[in-house]
Amino acid sequence: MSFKEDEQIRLHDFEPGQSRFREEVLSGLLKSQKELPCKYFYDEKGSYLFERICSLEEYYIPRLESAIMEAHIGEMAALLGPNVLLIECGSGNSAKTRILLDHLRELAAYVPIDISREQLLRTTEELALDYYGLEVIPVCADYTCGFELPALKRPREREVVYFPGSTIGNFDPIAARHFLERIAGLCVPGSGLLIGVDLKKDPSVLHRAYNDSQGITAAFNLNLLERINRQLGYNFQLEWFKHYAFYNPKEGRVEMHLVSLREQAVHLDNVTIPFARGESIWTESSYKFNIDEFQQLAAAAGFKAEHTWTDEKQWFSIQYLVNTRKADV
Ligand code: AVJ
Repeated sequence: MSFKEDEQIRLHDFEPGQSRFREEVLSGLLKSQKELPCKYFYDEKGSYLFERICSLEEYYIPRLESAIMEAHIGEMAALLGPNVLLIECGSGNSAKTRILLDHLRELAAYVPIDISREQLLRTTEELALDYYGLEVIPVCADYTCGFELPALKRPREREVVYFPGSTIGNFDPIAARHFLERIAGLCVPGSGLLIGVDLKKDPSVLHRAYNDSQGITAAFNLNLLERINRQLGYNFQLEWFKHYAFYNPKEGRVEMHLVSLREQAVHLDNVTIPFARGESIWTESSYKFNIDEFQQLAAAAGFKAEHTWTDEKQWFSIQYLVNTRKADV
């Protein structure tokens, strides 16, 4: 991984390169249950499709999360306190973050971290125009791996990591704990984590959210194969793979797969990847939690639950947790 710092926009660039993408795709496709990492959904087209998912009636997450933020922002700002360094993992277009940027007092700086460089740069430019005087330091990185926090102009009292959208649900439980431990290690004790966590609910609601009637989620899922064809030179035939998503109650997660509709083979250079009819590539898990389940997971990583906000139906939660561990980086 190389580090390049662009003087003008101060982009801190740890973007995973093409060779890493190639390795992760190939090793996933060689497993007996084929899988692909969901972080690669978000190329230019994937980010656009995800934004369209976020405006769907069936995909309740962004709507409920924004409503919870708006209803409780005063209380949140008071809990987070002044002179915060706000760090966001997977910032995307930073839409929800604006509520925080509008209300936090004497913000020390904002560090958006995202794997999608184009969107990160575009968003940084927009924020610089809209929030004059705010130091915004974009970091292009796969936040599931390592990255360093950039140096800041202004002193800060504490760090707050903002991790909205229930993206934590994309990690399996062990990886989620490791991720939370890494976050705890990044921050001084007393620092916080403001995190959006999707809750367990009627599975038919979940089913609709990941099987929308306009087929946007299906297009989002299939775009991963399109991207792999385009960037890595594979020859997936998109019409012979079908989006398949379902809630697995035993594991407490929505699983997204791409199912092969016939026996076929996909080629890359001298590698042949055979598919049986009905065989799937597992492309994403979205774990759903009960509030106490999530708090136990966070406690194992050193976080103490301070406050939980939910919507009326208790479909979604935003939780503020405080780091009780000593910093080790
Ligand atoms: C942004 C990762 C939280 O898992 O619900 C939306 C992505 N996948 N529809 C999720 C997604 C299918 C989303 N996250």
